[in-house]
Amino acid sequence: MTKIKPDTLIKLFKTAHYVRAVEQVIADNYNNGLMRCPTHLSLGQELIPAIINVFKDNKDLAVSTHRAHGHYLGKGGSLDRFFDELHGLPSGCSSGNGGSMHLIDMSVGFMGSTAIVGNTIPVGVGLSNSLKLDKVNNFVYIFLGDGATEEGIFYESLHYAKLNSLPCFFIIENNEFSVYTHIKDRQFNKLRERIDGFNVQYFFNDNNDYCKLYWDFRKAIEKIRLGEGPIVFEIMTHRYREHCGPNFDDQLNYRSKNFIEKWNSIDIIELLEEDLLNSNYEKDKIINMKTNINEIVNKSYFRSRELRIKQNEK
Ligand SMILES: Cc1ncc(C[n+]2csc(CCOP(=O)(O)OP(=O)(O)O)c2C)c(N)n1
Repeated sequence: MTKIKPDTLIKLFKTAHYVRAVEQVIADNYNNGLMRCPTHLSLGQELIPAIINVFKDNKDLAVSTHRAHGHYLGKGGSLDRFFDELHGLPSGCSSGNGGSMHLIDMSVGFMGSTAIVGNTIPVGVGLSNSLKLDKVNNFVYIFLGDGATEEGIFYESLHYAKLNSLPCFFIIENNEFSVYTHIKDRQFNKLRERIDGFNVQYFFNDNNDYCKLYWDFRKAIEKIRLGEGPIVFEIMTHRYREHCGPNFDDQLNYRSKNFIEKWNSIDIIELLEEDLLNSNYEKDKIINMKTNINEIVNKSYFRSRELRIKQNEK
C-alpha cells in the first residue's frame, strides 16, 4: 500500500488527538453535574473524524447520530459552541436546547445530529438531492452506526439514493454493539450482502487501517464528485466507554476480554504516533503538538464551565 504523505499523517494525528482530548475532558468532568444532557462519547472512534478532516470542504454536508461529537469536530464545528451546547448555554450551537445529541454548525456544512436512531438518514438523502438539483459537485456524509442499519429507513434511503444516483456518502461505524447487544444477535447476514442487493459500491475497513481508509476515501470522493451515485463504507471500530455516559463498563462482560484487548492494542492514536516516529518525526514535536491541542481544548472547556457556573448563580 502506498504510504500517505507526512503532512497528511500529521493532520490525521492532530485531529484524532483533538477529538480524544475533547472527549476526555468531558469524561473527566461529566460527573460534576454541569453538563446535564445524556452523552455518547466517541472515545476509541477517532479515526473517522480524523479522515473527514483531511478531506474537509465546508460545502460538503454532513448529518449524524446520537454519537456525533467526533463527526461535528472532524467537520470543523466550533469548539466553544460545542462545549456551550453541552452546558445548556444560549451560546451553544443549538442555543443550549439540544445538548450532546443535537449538534449543528451550518457554517462548516454540519447540518445536524439527532437522538432518534436512523432519523437523519433520509434527511441526508434529501440534502444530497438538493445538491444534485443545484448541479454542484458536493456530497453529503451520512454517519450511522451498525444498529441504524436495522431500521427500514436505511434501506429505503439507500434505494432512493441509488435510483437517483445521489451524492451520498454513507459511513457506517460498526462497533459491533447496539447498547449491550452484539451484532450477531441482531443481524442475520453480513451488511455487505444486503448492500450488494442495491448494487451500491461498498468499501470495508478493519483494525484502524488508516492508510487503506485514506486511499479508499480518496477514490470514493472522486467517484461521488463525478456523479457516480451513493457509496457505502463499513468501518469496524470500538467505543472504549459505556454506551451512554463517561464510565468504562467492561466489568459487565458483554464484550469479551479478547475483543477489548484486540482494540486496545490497535489504538488509533498510538498507531498514528508510532508511524510519525517511524517517519523520523521528532518525539519532542509530537509532545508539543499534543500539549498545544490539550491547552486549546481545556481553555475552551473551562471557559464554558465558568459561564455555566455563573448562569447557575443568577
Ligand atoms: C428509533 C430509536 N430506537 C431506539 C433508540 C434507543 N437507542 C439509542 S442508541 C441505540 C443503539 C444504536 O446503536 P448504533 O446505531 O450501532 O450506534 P452506537 O450507539 O453503537 O454508536 C439505541 C437502540 C433510539 N434512540 N431511537
